[in-house]
Amino acid sequence: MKKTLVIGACGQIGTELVLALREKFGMEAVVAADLKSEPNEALSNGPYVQMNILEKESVRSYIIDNQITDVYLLAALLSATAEKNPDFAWKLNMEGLFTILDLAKEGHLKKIFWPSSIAVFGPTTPVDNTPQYTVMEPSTVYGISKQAGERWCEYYFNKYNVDVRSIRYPGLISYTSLPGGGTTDYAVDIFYHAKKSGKYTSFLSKDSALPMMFMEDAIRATIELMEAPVENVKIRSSYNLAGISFTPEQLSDEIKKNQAFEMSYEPDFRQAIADSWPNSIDDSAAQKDWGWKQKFDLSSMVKIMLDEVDVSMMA
Ligand code: NAD
Ligand code: AKB
Repeated sequence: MKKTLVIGACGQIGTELVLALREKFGMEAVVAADLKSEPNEALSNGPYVQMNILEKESVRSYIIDNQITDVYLLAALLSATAEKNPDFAWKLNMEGLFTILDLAKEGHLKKIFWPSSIAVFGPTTPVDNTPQYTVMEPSTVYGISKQAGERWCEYYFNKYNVDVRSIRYPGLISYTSLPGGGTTDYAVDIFYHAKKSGKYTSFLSKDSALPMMFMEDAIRATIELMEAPVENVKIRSSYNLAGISFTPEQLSDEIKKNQAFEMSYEPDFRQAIADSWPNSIDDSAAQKDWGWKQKFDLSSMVKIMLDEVDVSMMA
């Protein structure tokens, strides 16, 4: 019987992923796990366990004793936070992955999902319509950890037949829980400020184009990839997903179509990270291999975000 564990479940992706998996496979079949002692409210409708992915032996015991079959490993430090603590970012982003890959290698797990990022690309990568296979020289500790992780996932698949699947997510935009310290977070923060005060100061410059994606599309992509027949999953490093590419100025213009809004720009250290990432992504491999098709565009995403964000969640 399939029993799923989502590690890092209280974060931006995990909260919505757990809800979607519980809807599909049933409440009791999906356990949420996070460092936090209590789940956030959205996750309190099903099983929850406090877990530190860095405590290898207790993670191993939990997975073996509870006959977990599938793991989604989401716990990580994101790009901006990782730059402030590179040693710990490397430790957290890599050690947990080995713990889970080794459990699958030993036959304790059937399937793993591990997220990569557009951060695997770097300043020498072609920036427009970035191909699936291209130059990858990431310049952030986060990007280096994601690229190394991709290499290890592919290695464990080739060498030990571990069924590990991965997506290079673009910046994700959602309203259920707040983002956790990335370079693309401006594209979420902006909606809270637009709704609260009609003003926002972007920490990226007005012409910094980046690939982004509405969370509903990202969750659907994740579940579609995990449910795809094994023979359709031809890439075991990580799949490009295109999402929607726009600049802060284009996002601001789209918000202005819906309400009065003023945007200003004060780029900080995150600008250099954004400058090293692609403007847009080619996801033809995901389309071809497992039938990926995106649903949301900039205009539909902006309308939903302005309707749904709850300003009482602002820090
Ligand atoms: P997040 O920061 O919102 O959530 C991470 C969660 O992991 C948090 O709830 C945190 O408490 C938990 N966590 C941290 N350390 C832990 C530990 N030691 N043990 C257990 N749990 C721990 O992150 P997210 O945005 O949900 O991202 C999830 C994954 O997706 C990450 O690997 C990230 O790199 C990747 N990703 C995210 C985006 C995005 O835009 N959100 C884009 C590309 C890739
Ligand atoms: C970040 O900005 O760090 C993340 C990502 C694109 O991986 N949102």
